[in-house]
Amino acid sequence: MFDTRPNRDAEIVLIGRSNVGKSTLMREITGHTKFATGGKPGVTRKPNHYDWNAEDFVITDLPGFGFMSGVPGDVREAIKTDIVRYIEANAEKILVGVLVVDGKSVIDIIDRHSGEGEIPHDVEMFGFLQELGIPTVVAVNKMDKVDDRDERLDELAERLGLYPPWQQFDDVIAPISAKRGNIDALNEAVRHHLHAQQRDDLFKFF
Ligand SMILES: Nc1nc2c(ncn2[C@@H]2O[C@H](COP(=O)(O)OP(=O)(O)OP(=O)(O)O)[C@@H](O)[C@H]2O)c(=O)[nH]1
Ligand SMILES: [Mg+2]
Repeated sequence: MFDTRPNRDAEIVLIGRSNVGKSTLMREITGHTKFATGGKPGVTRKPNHYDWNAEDFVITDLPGFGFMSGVPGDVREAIKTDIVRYIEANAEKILVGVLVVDGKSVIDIIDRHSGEGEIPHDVEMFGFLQELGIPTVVAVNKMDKVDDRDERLDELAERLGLYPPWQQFDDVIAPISAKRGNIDALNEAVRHHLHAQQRDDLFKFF
């Protein structure tokens, strides 16, 4: 299991498939560029934590799960198991789970893996966070590459079991472009969930 976690009572985690832009989002949220991002999947292999001396709060950018070229299947499985265990172990402290997806490819990937007896990773993770009672925001990243915005977001809502139109769920579905610094929808959704937990004190980070 990942054993890097600083001892903090409040946490927000970024979870998602490899290469969707979690570390780019981490840079954008924290304003620090020390987190490696890259064109190839599998850049982040250990969690990136960002915490503050004066705040009992940490943001964690988890490694990506799912397909990564050049990474053997058993290693990918092991990474996913570590991610699941990390979330389970810290569920009580996780105020918001941010599931990051790539707006351009997420529907195709979900549909490709919606076969018999198969649950696509993203849908599975969404359900897993809900089961643990972790308020979840789906950050639909790379929207700069998406033309049919509302259609895409409606399709995604539907795949997640949220009856369209997606706008009804703007505290769950947050279209963003981390690379362009356009993350307002995510900030608002996160604030919604922080407020619901009487944690307006953390608004300054979002
Ligand atoms: N077009 C576009 N590209 C983006 C956006 N956000 C990130 N990227 C690019 O996507 C690639 C992957 O970004 P990362 O932040 O490293 O992705 P990650 O999810 O941390 O990947 P792993 O660490 O492998 O799990 C990089 O080339 C980024 O520049 C975005 O909003 N739009
Ligand atoms: Mg990364």
